[in-house]
Amino acid sequence: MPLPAPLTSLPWLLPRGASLYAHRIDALLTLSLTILLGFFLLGQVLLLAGFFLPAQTTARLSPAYRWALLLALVALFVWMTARAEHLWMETQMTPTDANALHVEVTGAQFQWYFRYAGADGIFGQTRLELADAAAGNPLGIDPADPHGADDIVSAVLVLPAGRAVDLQLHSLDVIHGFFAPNLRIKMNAVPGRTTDLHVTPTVLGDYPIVCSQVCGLGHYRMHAVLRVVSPQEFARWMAQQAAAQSTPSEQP
Ligand SMILES: [Cu+2]
Repeated sequence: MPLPAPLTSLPWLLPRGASLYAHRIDALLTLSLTILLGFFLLGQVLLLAGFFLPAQTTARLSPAYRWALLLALVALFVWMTARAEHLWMETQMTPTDANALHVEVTGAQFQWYFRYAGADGIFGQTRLELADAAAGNPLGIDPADPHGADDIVSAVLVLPAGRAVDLQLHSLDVIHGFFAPNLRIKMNAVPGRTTDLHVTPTVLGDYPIVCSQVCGLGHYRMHAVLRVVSPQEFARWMAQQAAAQSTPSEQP
C-alpha cells in the first residue's frame, strides 16, 4: 500500500534525497514530526491552562473518557509504528533484485573500503590475517582464490543511477555505522557478520558517507565520498579501475 505524497518537503531540515525511496522516508518523517509537534503544543496549552485557570474550573474526566483517550493514543502510536515497519519491510526485507549491483562495504578504524566483484561477478575469499593496508591488501583478499584477482577495492563508493544496489556491510574491528544521509540509508557494520542494505540511487552527484557509531579516536575523520554517476560513466570507471589494477602501480 503506497504512502501518500509528502505533506511538505523539508529542504531546510534534510539533505537532498537521492534514492528511490527517499521521498517516502521523508514523508513518514514529516508526518511523525507533525504529529509529535501537535502533541507538544497541546501539552504546552494544557500546562498553561493548569497554571492560569482556577482549580475548580478544570473539569474532571470520567474513567471511561480517560481510557478512551489512552486507547486512542495507543492506536495512534501502533499505527505510526506499523507504517514505519511497513516501509522498512518494503525497502529492506524484500529479496535482492536479480540485476542488483553487489558492493561489499567494509569499515575499519578509520576508513571505509568498497569492494566490487570485478568481471567474474564473484567476490574472492578474504582472510582477516591477510588484511594489511600498508601492503595494499586492506581487506585480506586471499591471493590463492582466483575469484579475488579481478576484485576492485576503492576508497570512493561509485554507484550507477537507476540500478538496484545491494550493499553488504562488514567490519574488520569494531562496530561502525554506515550512513549515507542523501540515500536515506543507515546500518551498522558489525564484526563477524554481514548486514545487507538495499538502495537504488537516482540523482547524480557527490554525497558524503560518514560513520555514525563512535568507533574510536579517529571516528571524526571516518568519512568517504559517494558518487552517483550515469550507467555509462560507471562502466567507464569500472574499466579504468580494472586496467589500473592489472598495471603494476610501482615501477622498479
Ligand atoms: Cu567508524
